[in-house]
Formats: sequence, structure tokens, C-alpha cells
Amino acid sequence: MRTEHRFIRRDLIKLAGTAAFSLPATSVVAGATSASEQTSSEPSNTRTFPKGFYWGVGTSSYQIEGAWNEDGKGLSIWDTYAHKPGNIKNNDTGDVANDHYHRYKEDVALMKSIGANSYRFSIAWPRIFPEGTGQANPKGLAFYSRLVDEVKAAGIEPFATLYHWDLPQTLQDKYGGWQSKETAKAFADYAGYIAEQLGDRVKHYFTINEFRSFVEGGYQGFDTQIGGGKTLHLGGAPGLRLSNGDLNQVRHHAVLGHGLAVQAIRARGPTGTKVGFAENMRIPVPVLETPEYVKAAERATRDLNADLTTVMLEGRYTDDYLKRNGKDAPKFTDDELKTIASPLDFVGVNVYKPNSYVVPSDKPQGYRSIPINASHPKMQSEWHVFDPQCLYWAPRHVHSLWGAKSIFITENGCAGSDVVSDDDKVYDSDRIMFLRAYLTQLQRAIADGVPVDGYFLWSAQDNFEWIYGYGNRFGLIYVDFKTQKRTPKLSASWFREAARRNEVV
Ligand code: PNW
Repeated sequence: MRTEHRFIRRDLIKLAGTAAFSLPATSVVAGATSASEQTSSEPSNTRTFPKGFYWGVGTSSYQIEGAWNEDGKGLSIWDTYAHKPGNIKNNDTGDVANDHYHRYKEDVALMKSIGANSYRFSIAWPRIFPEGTGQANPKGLAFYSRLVDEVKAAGIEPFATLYHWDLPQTLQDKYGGWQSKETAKAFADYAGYIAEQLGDRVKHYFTINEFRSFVEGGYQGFDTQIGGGKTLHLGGAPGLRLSNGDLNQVRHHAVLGHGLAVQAIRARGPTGTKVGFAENMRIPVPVLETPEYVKAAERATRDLNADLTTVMLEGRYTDDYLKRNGKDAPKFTDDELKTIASPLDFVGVNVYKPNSYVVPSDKPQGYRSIPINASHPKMQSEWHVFDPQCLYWAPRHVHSLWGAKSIFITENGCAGSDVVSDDDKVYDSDRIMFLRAYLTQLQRAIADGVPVDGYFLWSAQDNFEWIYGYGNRFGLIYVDFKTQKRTPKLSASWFREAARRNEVV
């Protein structure tokens, strides 16, 4: 992979040396180019991505499928949670959502029309094993088999996520969900079964999506910094309020489930099957780009993710983490740590916002997080602090700290106050601004030698946005949830053009 990447860099340098890719700025300085040449149709740039780069879009089962009780599907904890009045804005549920279960053909065709060459979707565990374990449900598997065929026939590469939070309710009732190692073991059985059944067509798997979100949101509720010293409290299914010690044990079982699943996928999937995780790791951004600040941000990254990403990539809990948590630290064995750190083919990171801004510090931890200003720009979701730099630093930290040889941006995107205008179009210029700014930073990381192999925009379509219901629209495609009419937004044209030219436009 390293060699392959050097090749890509050389390629970029070569391209940068040709006229088509030279920077307009130099000609301005030299005064050699006429104004009309500088403003010709396609602005020249060096913002190209490596050959074979995956331009993908993402979704998840509960957020789009609907068909919550069809074809033998078991209940998930999100069915239960959303059905309880008061948990979701406007008491929305995912019962119908985008009705994707019935409209997947139209949705794949739309994906193709907007230029995606890859698709990250998730599989609903309770469709496959309605009881969590035991007897598989052939009709549930058949749906994903049809979907994968359709995706491949459209020339799109399928990437499957095995757990995007819709745990079979039976496992919640029986074991308290991820509070028990039994759930981690059941997850591995299910993951191995999928790799065995779909492995002839699906070559890439993400075990678990956003450990931090579902563990902290579901088992305690968590606070996130939104600037000006304000925090926002977020939650989700199953809606528990555990103590810190119990929560750490849930985290441990989740990363253990990931490790066991990696082993099961390798044991039961065909040779060449690739696997990693998709985590929304905390991303500290160095305030200045000097070696001291970058070092401080790297130390912060390792420390602030000690409970999840760090242990999965290093196979140990850091001394600081264990000390800091004292009697609340998780109980674990050396064997479990080995399993948790099973070798991966790639690392996936979901990137939306910086966790914090850091400066160097003389304190033993070597960094200090500084407050985020109240006036810091935000996107529509109240938690969404806007800063494109996190799409540079997230993959760069993963590469510099842990030497990842292949990185995927498994999610990036934003919600907007999208409306259908009187000419039936959706003009989401703010999303285009967001995408151009963030992807410019991703391209910078790649040009600096960070091995990023693909980018999955969140999301293919507007969908059920968890506790926010249908209010926060993240899609490239607008969905009218009353009529199920889909309308590609202006940002879909932006995405198609970027994917076609393989560069930031
Ligand atoms: C992710 N935050 O959740 C999920 O993986 C998606 O299912 C979801 O639709 C998408 O991002 C947009 O929210 C997040 O507070 C939840 O920073 C919370 C945060 C980030 C991502």
C-alpha cells in the first residue's frame, strides 16, 4: 500500500507539472496569461484525487428502509425507541422512512445518475436474525441479495456496514444489549454469516458504525461542545442511564464485538474479503500548523480516543485512560485485547466536526483543549460546528499515529434547510460550500501522502435523522416524505461533476 501510494503522489506531481494543472496564481504574478485565459470554462487546479478513488454515498438501514415488520423482520431497539412517544422530534418513526425496502431499484438508479461509483449501506441485523441468534430469515437475506445485485449491475461497488445501531430487541431484553459479552459473540456469528452469504459479491465490510454515538447516546446520553461554553445533550436507543463504570464495560464489549466480527468475517468470507470499522473518532485540530501544535493534536487524538479507536488500533488501553478511570475502568483480559486489535484492511472515519482545538501544554498529557467561540460558524444541525480542517486532520492523525495503510472517509456531509423552490429545484448552495471546503482539505491530506482510498458522502438521500426525525435533511437527493418523490438537489450535480473529474470542483 505504501508503494502504491508513493506512485499516486508521483502521479500528482507529474500532473501538477503540466500546463492543464498549473496554478493560475503563478501566471498572475508573471503577468504572462491574459485574463480571458485565466477565466476559461474549467478553472485549472491541482485538486485531483488518486486514480481509482471511491466517490461514494452512504445510508443506513433504519434510516431509509421502512418495512419495519415485513418479511419476518424482528423488532430492533430503534423500532421500540421510536414507537415510544416523546423520544423523537414530532414523534416521527422509521416505520416507513424512505420506503427504500420497496423502492431500492429507483434509489440505485438515482445513485448511478448522480455519479456515485460506490455505496455504503447497512444491513439490519433483525432482518437476518429476527431473534438476534439462531435461525436465519431467508427473506431478510434475499432483500440484501437483490439490493447488492442491483447495485453491482449499476456499476457501483457495494460496501456493507454490519451494525448501524438497530440491535435485535431480543438481545436487549435477554442480555441488556452490549452490556453483555453475549451480544458481542452473537454479533460475530451474524457478521460471519453475512460474509459467507454475500461474500461472492460484497468485498468490503465495516463492522460497526460510530461506537461512540450508539454507546454513549444509548447507554448514558452524552454532552457535546457547541461553542460559547454550551453543550448539547444527545441520546438514542435503548435510552439507558448507566454509571460510568458500566458504560466503560459497554464500550469494551462493543470493541470486542468488532474484533470477534473481524475474525469471523476472515474465517467465513472468501479470500480477499476486506474489513475495517467506521468510527466518529474525536478529532482535535491544532490551532497552528507548527510541529509543536501538530504533536499536541496527535497526543490529544490518542488520548481522547483511548477507549475506542486507540485500543482497536494498538491493542491496549493507555495507562492514562486506565488511571483516569480508576475503579470505573473496564474489566478485560489480554486475550480480549488481542481480539480487539485484530489486523484490519482499512480504517473508516466519519468526519463532521472538530472535537476540540488544541494548543501545546507543559502538563504531562502534553496538550490543552481550548474553548470554542460562541460565534463559531455552524451548519443546520445544532451540534454541527463547521470546520473543513477536520477532514484534513482526521485521516492525517490516523496515518501518523497508527500507520494506517488504507483510510476511508465513511461519512461526511451536512444538514440544510432545503426547500423545493417554485421551479421544482432544490438550491442547496450552503451544502455545496460545505462540500467544496471539506473536500479541499481531504485532497490536501492525500497530496501530503495520507493514504485515503475513498469518500462516502452522508447521505444519498434525506432520511430519518434519529432523534431529530425527518427535520434534518442530509441528502444529495431531496425526499418528500408524504409522496416519496425524490428530487436531486443542486449539490447532487456538484457531486456528479467532482466524481466525474475526480477532483474538487
Ligand atoms: C452520524 N455529533 O451520527 C450517523 O452515523 C448517521 O447515522 C447520521 O445520520 C449522521 O451522522 C448525521 O447525524 C452522528 O454530535 C451523530 O457530532 C452525532 C454527531 C455526529 C454524527
